Amino acid sequence: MMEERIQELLSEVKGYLARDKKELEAFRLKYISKKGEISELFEQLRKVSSEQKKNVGKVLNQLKQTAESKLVELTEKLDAVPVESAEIDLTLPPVPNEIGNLHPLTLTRYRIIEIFERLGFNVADGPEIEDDWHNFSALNFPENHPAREMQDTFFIEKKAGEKGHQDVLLRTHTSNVQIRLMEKQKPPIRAIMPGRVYRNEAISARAHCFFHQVEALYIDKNVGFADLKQTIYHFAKEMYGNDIKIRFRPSFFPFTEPSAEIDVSCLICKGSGCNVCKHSGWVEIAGSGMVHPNVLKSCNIDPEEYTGFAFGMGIERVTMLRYQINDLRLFSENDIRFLRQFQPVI
Ligand code: 2NL
Repeated sequence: MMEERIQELLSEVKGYLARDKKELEAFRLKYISKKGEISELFEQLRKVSSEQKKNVGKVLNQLKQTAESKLVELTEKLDAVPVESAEIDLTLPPVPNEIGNLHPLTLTRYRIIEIFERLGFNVADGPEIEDDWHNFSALNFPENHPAREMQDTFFIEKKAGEKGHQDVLLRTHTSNVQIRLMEKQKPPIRAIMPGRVYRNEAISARAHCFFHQVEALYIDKNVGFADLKQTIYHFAKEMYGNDIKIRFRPSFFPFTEPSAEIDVSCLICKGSGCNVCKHSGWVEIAGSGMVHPNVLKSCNIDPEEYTGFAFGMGIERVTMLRYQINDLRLFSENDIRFLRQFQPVI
């Protein structure tokens, strides 16, 4: 009789659900309180015969322990506040995702490409590891030109052959791409070549062992120096605004004749003199010239039929002027505080 009642209560206790404090209190009163069912059974245990007492007492104690731990469990369940309502405040505005931005050199490169594409220039690409022919010889560099020397060029492989220089090296300008283009395509050619180039130089605020260049090449019948001037003038106005002035200074490159260096009026001081323009009012942005007849000949283009202009500029230099950055090293240090500042300027 009594054992059956204990089993009954045991399954009641195990399956008990308390949805609120009231039901929890009801559980306590019914089973655990001094006037509850279990205390009642302990009263009755006294009347049980001594041979049964041991067994009945054992299951009754089990019932008592089960009921007590059930009370703890039910209390904890009711006290625990649901996670969602405690930690998420749905009235808060959302936290925006962190989005990156493009590197300042990339932003400038995109802008340069955009300007020249509108003038009908294609964008061409080529290898950074190059042979001597495409980096030097085809560009009319004499055999003993100082630029070929160790202090300027990173050589990968030195091959002293009978046919002259056959070295493998890291390109020192993007002109190798122009040579490759002229070798496989007949004029008219109108293309720009953006890319990374390498020089064996000590790293400082003004020089680095790698930097980025955009070179341009325009070859057709009757291309003259006036075309070069107009192209550069258009570029400068697009890049720096309509108030910009440009000037050409005579210069020398083995691959152009005549050659000129191109300056723009200083954007920082507007010509009145500052550190960026070294108080001259002018800043150099590019080298340029008419493609040397020997370069055309190297690529099997007849210099009597075709002429062309070419120029090259450093993307770092253009970017430094654009954003007023005074140290070249910032571009390659990957300091997130520096990089985060550049949102597109279109
Ligand atoms: C500079 C000077 C220049 C060129 C690059 C070129 C390419 C071919 C033929 C002739 Cl295939 N010229 N490129 C011409 C003049 C100057 O760059 O100071 N760059 C940063």
